[in-house]
Amino acid sequence: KPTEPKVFDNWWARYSCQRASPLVCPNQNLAEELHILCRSRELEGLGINALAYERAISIIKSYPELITKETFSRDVMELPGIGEKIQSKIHEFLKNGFIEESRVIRQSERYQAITLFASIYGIGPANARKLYDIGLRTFEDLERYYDIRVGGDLKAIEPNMVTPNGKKIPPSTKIPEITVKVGIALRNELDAPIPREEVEAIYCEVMAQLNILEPGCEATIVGGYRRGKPRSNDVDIVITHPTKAKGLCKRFAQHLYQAGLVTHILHLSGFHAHDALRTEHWDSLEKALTVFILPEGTKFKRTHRRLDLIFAMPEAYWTAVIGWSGSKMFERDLRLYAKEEKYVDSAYRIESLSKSHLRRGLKFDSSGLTRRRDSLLYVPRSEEEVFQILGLDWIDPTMRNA
Ligand code: TTP
Ligand code: MN
Ligand code: MN
Ligand code: MN
Repeated sequence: KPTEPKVFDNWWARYSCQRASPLVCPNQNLAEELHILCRSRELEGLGINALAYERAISIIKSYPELITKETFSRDVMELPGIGEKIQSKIHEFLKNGFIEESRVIRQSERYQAITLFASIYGIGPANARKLYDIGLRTFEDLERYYDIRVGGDLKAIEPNMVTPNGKKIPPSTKIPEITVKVGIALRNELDAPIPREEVEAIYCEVMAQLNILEPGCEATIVGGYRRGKPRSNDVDIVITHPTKAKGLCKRFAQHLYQAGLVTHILHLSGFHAHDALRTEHWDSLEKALTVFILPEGTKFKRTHRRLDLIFAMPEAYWTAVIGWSGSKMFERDLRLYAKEEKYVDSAYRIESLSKSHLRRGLKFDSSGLTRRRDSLLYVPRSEEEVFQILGLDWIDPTMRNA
């Protein structure tokens, strides 16, 4: 059993996977104010800019005490990742208790509408902007646009191709229509956060069904639940089986669908399906992104919930568990950290440097940990072992909220 890390150990380290990041930090208000700036950049398609804010926020989330003018210029300002632009925003917050630009953004019609559209499952920032640019503003606009009523036959309805201001939808706007329609139709249910107790009830039901189809599976609830969030937006479960893991994803998704527990399969991918589309958040694991509803007779109100099932071969189980526990920033830095061959930065403290720089040249993703120079595949037998191979101190899942 790994030793509990000191909560705020290593707060100055470069990568968020080297730092403890609690769910709620001493500088939560500042983090949330900066998050508006981050989110607005993300929604506007300014990825690099958004990432700079996200990094700064993750550094602030690891800082052990309330940031004041003194601690700011003593500690925080010096850290890699807090550039001049962000420094001035933090100064503004320390002076006034808020950031003017965040206020303006929060109140802007564009930010509100695009946030609303992007909150629908299946609509990303780029499509949210397109919908705004063709004149949509409210949820009703969106509903009308997709010509859908709650409870309507989702598959029978063709999308309405004419926008409120009479323009035709541009042919380049390739929204996966059915998915968006499911997202719109079930919006109120899918929007409602899932308490931990219900996450556990869903897990139990899933495991009972899995045990009918293929006894002997091992599984972990991952995602925000594992990081200690009191309420989650969906349920994420990583599953493996000693011999029958391959192909199990599709079989199990169909099993749950036939049992009436999965009402929609939004995405189903096999081991090779996403090779061409691999971005930093896509791995080569089998996964089913679904909509789930608990059977009758539980203590919970029957509500459609997003359920992600991820299947890993036994040798990839622990990297899958880590890769799907998040946060997204933690995952991103794990990849970067694993890759870095050596590290040179004057702001970086020597004790962390000497510990980690020898071990790198690795490639981490949810589907495995390999050595880059000869593609040697590690087969870690526990989550702790993954950290050991990477040369990282253990960070508890509840401290991975970077
Ligand atoms: P999410 O379920 O999107 O987010 P979350 O569980 O951290 O928070 P919540 O659901 O409450 O909003 O993603 C869970 C983890 O899975 C996240 O750490 C990143 C990883 N992930 C992938 O690796 N690939 C993917 O395609 C997605 C969507 C997530
Ligand atoms: Mn989740
Ligand atoms: Mn989410
Ligand atoms: Mn998920």
